[in-house]
Order: sequence, then structure tokens, then C-alpha cells
Amino acid sequence: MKHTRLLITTLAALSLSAFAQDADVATIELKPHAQNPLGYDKTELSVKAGQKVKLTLNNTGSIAPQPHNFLLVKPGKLDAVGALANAMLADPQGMAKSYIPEAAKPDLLANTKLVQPNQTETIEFTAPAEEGDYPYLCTFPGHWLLMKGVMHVTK
Ligand SMILES: [Cu+2]
Repeated sequence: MKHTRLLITTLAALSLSAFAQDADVATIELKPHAQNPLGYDKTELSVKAGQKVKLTLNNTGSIAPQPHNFLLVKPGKLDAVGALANAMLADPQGMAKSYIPEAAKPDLLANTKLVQPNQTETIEFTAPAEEGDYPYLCTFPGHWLLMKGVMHVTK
């Protein structure tokens, strides 16, 4: 009897601590937009500065399946990274590089690899410490003009 109670107490404590940890994590799922195959289903995300973020790019449910990725970049860098991404169309190694431009890496805060249709990838990262609006985009050539959004980082 005593042992049973101890076990229950321990389990309750374990699940409580797991919950406390999860509450600190921003869990985000991004998918292709159901009607617009060249858009994310969410164009705005909100996280707290310095928060742990668990982001899943779930590439399912599109009416026109194609590969996509997710890149979070520094404020103001959307157009520059997008232009570099489109230029990768001419790179025979583009697909192998997940269409992540080498020259964009200093502006890159987090990213998935290229996720094929019906695949998912989950990444974990720490949200920027600075408040601001951080653009995200898909750098598969031609996608970024429509496939983009903003992650609002707040205190
Ligand atoms: Cu895309």
C-alpha cells in the first residue's frame, strides 16, 4: 500500500515536471497552405525572446505537392536571402544543398532542410534574444515571394 502511494506520487511529480518544461516551449507546426501550394498555412508566428522553439515543417495536405523548407532570417534580410535563393536555380548542387544559399548563412537563425512531399522535419532552436519581426521563407527557387511569413519575437 505504502509502495503504491509512493509510486503514484512519483509518477505525478514526473508528469508535472514534464508539463512545466513543455509550457516553456513554443510548439509550432507549419504546413503548406491547403489552397495555395506556394504559401505556408501560417504567415505570422509569435514567440517570446529567448524561448525554446520546437518547429515542425509538415509537408502534407497540399493540392500540388512539392518540396519546401523553412529558413528564419535576421530582420530586414528577407529580400536579400530570397534573391540568393532564386539564383540557386542555376546551381546543379542546389537540391543537395536544400536550396540554402551559402552567402545567406550569416543571416540565418534557424532552418530545416528541404522537406519532400509527405515528409516532416522538426527542428529545435532558441528564439532570438532581441525583440523584433523576423522573416521566414521557403528558399526552393521561386517560392519565397509567396511562401513567407513573420515571426514576432516579443518580451
Ligand atoms: Cu516552398
